[in-house]
Amino acid sequence: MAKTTNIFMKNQATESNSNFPQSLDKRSSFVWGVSTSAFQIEGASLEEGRGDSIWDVFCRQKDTIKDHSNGDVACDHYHRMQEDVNLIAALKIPSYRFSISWPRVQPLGEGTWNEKGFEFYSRLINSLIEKGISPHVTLYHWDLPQSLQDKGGWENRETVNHFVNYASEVARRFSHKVASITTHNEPWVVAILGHESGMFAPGVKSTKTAMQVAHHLLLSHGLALKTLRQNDVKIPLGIVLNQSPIYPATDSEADRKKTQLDDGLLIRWYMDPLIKGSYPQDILTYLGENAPDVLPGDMQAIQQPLDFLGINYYTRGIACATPPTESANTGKEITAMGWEVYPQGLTDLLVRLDKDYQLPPIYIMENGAAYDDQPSGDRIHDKERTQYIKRHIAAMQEAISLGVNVRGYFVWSLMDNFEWAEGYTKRFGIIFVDYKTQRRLPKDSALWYRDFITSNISKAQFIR
Ligand code: GCO
Repeated sequence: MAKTTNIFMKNQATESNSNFPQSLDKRSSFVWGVSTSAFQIEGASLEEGRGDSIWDVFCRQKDTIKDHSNGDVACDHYHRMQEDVNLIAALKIPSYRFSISWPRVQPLGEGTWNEKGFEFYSRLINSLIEKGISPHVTLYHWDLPQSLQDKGGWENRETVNHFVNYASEVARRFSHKVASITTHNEPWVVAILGHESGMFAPGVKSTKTAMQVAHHLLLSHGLALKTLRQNDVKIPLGIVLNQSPIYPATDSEADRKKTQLDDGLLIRWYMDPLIKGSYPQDILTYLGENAPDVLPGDMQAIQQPLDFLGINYYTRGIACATPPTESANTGKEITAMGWEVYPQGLTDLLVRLDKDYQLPPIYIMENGAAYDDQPSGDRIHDKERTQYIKRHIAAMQEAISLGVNVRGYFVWSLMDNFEWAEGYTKRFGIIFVDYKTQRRLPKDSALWYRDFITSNISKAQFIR
């Protein structure tokens, strides 16, 4: 920590961001933040009563994680929470989005609550507030209690009720203190990568299961919002979707059809029920027998008013009816994930969503990039990440100037962490983590973000 103090003093101020507050609704200012999730940073997987999550179990299976790692220690955030909050404060980042580990606060996903687990989040929230940082809570960032998976997981409709119960308990304890609650982070990932491709926990490979899971995730979101509001929860409630605009590889009819299909499976399958109360007909037809079982009342339950919609944006999608012979990324600017850097996609996505849907206020809840960072003395010159963030903020600004109601932006991620199936091989942080010593070192991108945030916005606050 002592070593990092100096670099916080250096002024790297760059361009001004004064266009943001003025272009937004007068009742609120623009939110600048940074994101993490529980499993990716906390560690302490066996401590103080935490139960196993599906990710703990998935990591123990053979060849699921590139570097054969797991979340047992991760960034040791559970023990270094105060240091991490101090870093957010030193970087002058006004909002912090984190997730609660369900199995830490309810080890079996039903029944007994784990007070020790709640105490940790209570300390975190209090520390953030003490430093003037707004806490934004996500309830589900992929770490289902394994005990619920043993009973069928998200494919089992009972899990919906357990989630609503968990959501109510978290809200009962924390909603008077936190700035917002998100039900789910990226239901597409949970459904498809977790249950169709099997690349993510719980490693199931079935389209039918995946689509049922997607439906239950959406249903649990809607029922949770309804219940929280009945319980008089007053803070903004919403959901976070991963979205990429899809472009056809060529102008051929086959590629254009594939674009429509990919768009339907990634974007409309989630946006339509949330905003319009129905699934897209072309996708239902495409799925046929793999379409989910939907009970009467489900669609109305899903279509709850959203106080905000979170969007996670990293890259665009290219739809190609026949797989290309050479790598689709040839000649493109890519990150260490192999994802194309395409800021224009963020503008296009936001403008399109605004055109097709009656949108609530939008928050970019994740945007960032992995690069192979190398410390050079006490600095990490991650120029490419800084450029990535700058260019995407500019792309978001363009969408705002075109009339889209975007009210916040969060960088993924506060610090390097467990990147799911990639283990610790990919670094997304604006703070470098030396996993051997757990020393944190803000990268140049963190310093740039600090200077950008402080250059013109005095009090960035959430919409309440
Ligand atoms: C995501 C996840 C993050 C990832 C990030 C980079 O929402 O996809 O929230 O957990 O680490 O997106 O892949």
